[in-house]
Amino acid sequence: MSENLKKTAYELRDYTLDLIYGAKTGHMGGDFSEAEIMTALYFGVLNVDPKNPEDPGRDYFILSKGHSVEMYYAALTKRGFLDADDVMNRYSRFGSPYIGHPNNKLPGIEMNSGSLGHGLPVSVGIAKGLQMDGKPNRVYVLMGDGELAEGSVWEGAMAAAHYKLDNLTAIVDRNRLQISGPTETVMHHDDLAARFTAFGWRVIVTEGNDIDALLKAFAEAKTESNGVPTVIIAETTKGKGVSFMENKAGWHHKVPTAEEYAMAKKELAAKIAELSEEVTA
Ligand SMILES: Cc1ncc(C[n+]2csc(CCOP(=O)(O)OP(=O)(O)O)c2C)c(N)n1
Ligand SMILES: [Mg+2]
Repeated sequence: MSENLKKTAYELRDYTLDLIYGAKTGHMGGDFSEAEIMTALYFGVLNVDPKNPEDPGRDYFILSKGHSVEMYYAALTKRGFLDADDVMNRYSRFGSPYIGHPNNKLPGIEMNSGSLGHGLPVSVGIAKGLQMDGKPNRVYVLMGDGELAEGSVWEGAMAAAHYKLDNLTAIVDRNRLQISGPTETVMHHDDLAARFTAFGWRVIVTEGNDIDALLKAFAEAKTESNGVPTVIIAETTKGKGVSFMENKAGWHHKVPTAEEYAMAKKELAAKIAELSEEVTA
């Protein structure tokens, strides 16, 4: 793909920052950590068509960590599912369909999410249905690492292996922080790869803020696994892309002040300019 996806990820961050600053609500940290994952999915992996969002041949994507919906809106607008200005003007305003968690009445959004722990079980159901119908569509679900403390995730993991759902790829945004602090102290997952392996999954561990590494991981996830579902553990940085937001639990759900907004805009603009030069060089 000729488009500079590294730059796209930063443009999506810039749009997301404006969304959150404009509406004075949102989840900056988790949005920014998933920017490259969402970019890789929407511009390099998913077989989806904004002109025909309900195409029966489409791949399914579910954002199980539904609180980071602002980056989802950014990807869906850039990919042509939603109107960028309309989302910008109405996100989280009274009566708007662009609510603070995914709304499946919007084109391109398959499932209402936000209550953590449900995306994988629903994805298992979709993948099982496609398998029963002998369909080639693939199912992708993005979860947070804090989200993995939900028991329903592991029921889903068990069922995916039991039903041999090799059409299912789960991605974990492994930023090591959740709402109130490090996953290490809230509910640790230090043996995460071994846990998924024990549940009967193929595990791919990759850099999660690196587009090339992600595209390679997604390509590998598509290779034949003889009935074994695949999880990509994407090692990310929460708040990635704005220096003072990186690795700070407080930025999970914080709105920047005018000064912080200006600093963040400046940092993102510098990065976008740097990546633009990389393309033309
Ligand atoms: C069932 C449920 N319990 C609690 C919450 C409140 N909550 C919202 S986000 C969040 C932390 C999620 O952390 P993580 O999954 O690591 O997401 P990320 O770091 O990518 O933002 C929590 C506990 C919720 N949305 N759903
Ligand atoms: Mg997390």
